[in-house]
Amino acid sequence: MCPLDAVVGGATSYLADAALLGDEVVARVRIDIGPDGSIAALGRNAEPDGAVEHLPGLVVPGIANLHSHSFQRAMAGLAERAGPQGDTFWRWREVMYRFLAALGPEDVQAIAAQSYAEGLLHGYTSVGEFHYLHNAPDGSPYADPAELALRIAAAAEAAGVGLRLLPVLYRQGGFGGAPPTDGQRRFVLDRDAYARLCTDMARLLPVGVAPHSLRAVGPEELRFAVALADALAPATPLHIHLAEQEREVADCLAWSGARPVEWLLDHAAVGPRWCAVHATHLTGAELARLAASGAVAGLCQTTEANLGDGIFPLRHWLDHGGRFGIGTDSNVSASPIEELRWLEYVRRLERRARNVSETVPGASVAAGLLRRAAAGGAQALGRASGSIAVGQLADLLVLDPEHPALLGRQGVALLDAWVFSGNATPVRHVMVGGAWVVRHGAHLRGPQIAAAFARSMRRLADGL
Ligand code: NGQ
Ligand code: ZN
Repeated sequence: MCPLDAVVGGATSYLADAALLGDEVVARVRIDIGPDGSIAALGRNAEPDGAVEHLPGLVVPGIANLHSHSFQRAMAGLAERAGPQGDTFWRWREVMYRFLAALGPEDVQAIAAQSYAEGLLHGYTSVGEFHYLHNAPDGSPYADPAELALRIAAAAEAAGVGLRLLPVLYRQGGFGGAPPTDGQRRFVLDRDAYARLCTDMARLLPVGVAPHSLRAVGPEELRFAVALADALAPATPLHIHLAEQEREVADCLAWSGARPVEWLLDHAAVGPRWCAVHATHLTGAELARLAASGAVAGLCQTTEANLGDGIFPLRHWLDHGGRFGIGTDSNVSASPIEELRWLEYVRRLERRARNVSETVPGASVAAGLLRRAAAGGAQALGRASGSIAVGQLADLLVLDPEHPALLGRQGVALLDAWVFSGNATPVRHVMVGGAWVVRHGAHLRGPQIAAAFARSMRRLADGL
């Protein structure tokens, strides 16, 4: 039997030395997991029992990676040479378009599996794959138009990560219906093909609807996408890139007289099932309205830094009760800790102050960031996860308190040390939906996944 399947199908019980329940680190917690992979019962002050597996360490909720373009994992580092003066996001995007021209279906699968496995090792237990690579390099559909979506599904299955597939609607090259460029022809589907892809994939796995951006999807098509989401299921997640770059804001203003966030709020019933990815450039009024809608801000700090997007006003967002989750986006980092640490650090640098994302004296910044990111990510992916509670899926991480990063710390101080020290991960075991996928710091299918990735990377290097 494959080790990944070892605990699937039978109820299983564990005794954790400690577990994070809400914001509290509780000692000796018994966790009973039902056959559906969700937490069936929790017990405090549990006694050792021969029938339960002992989990030495601190059990914390796994974190959702709410925004990934997994193929970009394979181009990390390829756009880091100085360009002409004023090098920008838009030149990076040209490099990305050229890179993806060489990717075949096997590469898409191998790279995705590698990026998901790397994410699991660091604590991402689920992923929203914002999947826009639909067509063959010449822009024609594959014999099976769902070929690449199925490759993503196969990669998630092999890696054992919880997938929300977000097939992307991409129709135009810019605001006002500019035709797509050659670099964009792998992304473009007509409405019928897009609806078929979403409907077919939704029979196999959880799906969301993702109009790429207001640049790539016009008003009519946005309405169509929302109607399709409604037709798939009432709570179908809707994800969109929004207001990431200042040029995008200027182009949106020139096209419509409104800024992107403002335009979206005026033209769609934005609510809790929406994820506004980036939402970097916001006026105070836009921020207040977007936060009040209950939508999740999809913050991808390391990618936003890498691409020079700008700084999301996190402190104001939190003051307005805004929800957020985190995403690996271009996959320059596979670590939720790096995302959270830099979410906080960027605001410290900006404000010349410390402990910016918490305001309650004495509250743990790390615990707050982890709790919010896990809950916001779970909301954006529509996955019953993000906390350790009865009825939630058992997406769990076991942290090793003997790891040098955590030694000598106890209780919530373990979280402070995890987020704000070191770069070696203390994540020791990882469970997704009740099944172990990482044991003793190793992914159970790591060798096969790494071998396929290496084959693709070597082949792609020949073409660079
Ligand atoms: C993407 N990535 O879809 O991969 C985009 C670049 C675009 C980010 N925005 C392409 N980080 O926005 O047009
Ligand atoms: Zn993106």
